[in-house]
Amino acid sequence: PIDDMLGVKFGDLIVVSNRLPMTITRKEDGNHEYKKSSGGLVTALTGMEGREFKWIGWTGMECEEKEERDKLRKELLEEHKCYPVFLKDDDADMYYNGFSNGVLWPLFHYLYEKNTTFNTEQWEAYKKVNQQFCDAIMEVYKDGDMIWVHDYHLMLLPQMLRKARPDAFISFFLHIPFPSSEIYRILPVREALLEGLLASNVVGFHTFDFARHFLSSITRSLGLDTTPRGCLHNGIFSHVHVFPIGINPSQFSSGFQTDACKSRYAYFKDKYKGKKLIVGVDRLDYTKGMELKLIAFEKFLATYPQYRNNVVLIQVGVPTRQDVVEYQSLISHVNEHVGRINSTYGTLDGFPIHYINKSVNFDDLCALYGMADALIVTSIRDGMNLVSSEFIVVQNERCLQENVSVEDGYISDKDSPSTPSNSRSNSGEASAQNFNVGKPPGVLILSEFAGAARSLGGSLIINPFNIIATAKSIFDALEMPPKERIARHRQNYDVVKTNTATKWGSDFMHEFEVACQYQADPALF
Ligand code: GDG
Repeated sequence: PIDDMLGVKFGDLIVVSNRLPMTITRKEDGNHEYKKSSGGLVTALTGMEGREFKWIGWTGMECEEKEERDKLRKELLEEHKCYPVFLKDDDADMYYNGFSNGVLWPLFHYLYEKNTTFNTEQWEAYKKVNQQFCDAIMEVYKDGDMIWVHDYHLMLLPQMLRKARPDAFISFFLHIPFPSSEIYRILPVREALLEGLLASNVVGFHTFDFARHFLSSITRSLGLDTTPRGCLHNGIFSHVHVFPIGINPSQFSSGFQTDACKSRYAYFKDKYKGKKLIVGVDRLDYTKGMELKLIAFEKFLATYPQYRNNVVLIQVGVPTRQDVVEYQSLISHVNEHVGRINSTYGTLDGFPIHYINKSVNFDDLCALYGMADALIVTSIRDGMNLVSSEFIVVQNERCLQENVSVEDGYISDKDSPSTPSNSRSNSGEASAQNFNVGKPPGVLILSEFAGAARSLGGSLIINPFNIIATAKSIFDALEMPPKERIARHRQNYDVVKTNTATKWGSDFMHEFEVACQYQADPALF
């Protein structure tokens, strides 16, 4: 380890994010219920294997009574190794719904016209809450601890931590895009946020472009010199690096192997027999381009009538940030599109879109990934997009289970068309001519505006704003011959199985350790 080599003794790793990885609800009897949250950050951090850390984050609910706070603190620590930050509802509303999700989120996803809600009250709340996080961290911090701050909710925190402990080891990772400096400069408090981040020893992004935009924003907004490696400011060198995030593949391959998932998979298979399936799984967020997806699917049905009764788009739209106005109107827009398309192209035998505005459980999620002939991601901007990786892993596992070789660049389905299937999920009732037996891997249709498009080159890359081309890509995906499906799948799977959440975590920590050593003794470098 670097600390042995160079003499720095590191303490514990403290991970800080806006929310803890669970949703906590207060039950009528006064006890609390803890449910794992879904979302990209939680998937990635809980997917990091072999690294212990203390997790500090907001509980998501106000706790006025000291007794309740003490009880929660104890339960979270003992059962989840988590440390809560308690916020008042009003502060949380202005910091979270207001500044973080009403101002930063749309702007960083290039939707500056939605960025009209900036006001001083929200900004003050953002500063206040960042300071509360700082105070909470200082309660557990010991010399040598490494503090890793996550995401746009906490961009002032590195500077506050630096002020509290000038010698602290501090890093930051942004899970969403960092926009072009032309967009970033719109932000009224652009200087303050950059100053906030530049107190970190490492600042990490998913892609090279995001890192580049960050560096040029520093030059343009703060007038500081930068190099491709980072920026020296107030005596701290912030090392800027690219760490494309990943998932824990075994979580999803074993997810597809459970009895519960298998039985759901068998059920869906029967339910959608004879149909091609396109799957979409997104938080119902305007950045995910759900409206564009539906319009492109409508165009597909209009252009390729032969598919009208033979294809279903299963779209999961997980409710999210419902206290923010923009999200409420999105729900009704999506409902409207689904209603129009289903009433136009539906028949008494069925509808082309099966849409639910709820989250699905993990078994169903894996079963859906496994069922899909294609998964479609139409984000108009996305930091990375983990759904894409999850789909690839589950498809790989399904092919293994169904004896479809994805190793050799050609299909070697051991179930010949004349032989009844011997695959585990088909107990002999179907032959390879039937749908889903010996089915080659599904195709990933992926927006070029998702960070994942930089690495998942085996996908059909689309510009979701080009409706006609996206409709054509849906057609191409469904028509794609097995050999090409396998070649594309292999290319993507190689990336996903190598760039895991664990690798992301250890690459980040390696750079962080080097940067801390640099801070402790720059002369060594
Ligand atoms: C942010 C960035 C970046 C979704 N629906 C259900 C469900 N999920 C899980 C998925 C996946 C996660 O939520 C979504 O991750 P994404 O990466 O696709 O998107 P964001 O939540 O926007 O994440 C993103 C990420 O941070 C990491 O840095 O990639 O760009 O925006 O894991 O599986 N899980 C279950 N049911 C659902 O209905 N169980």
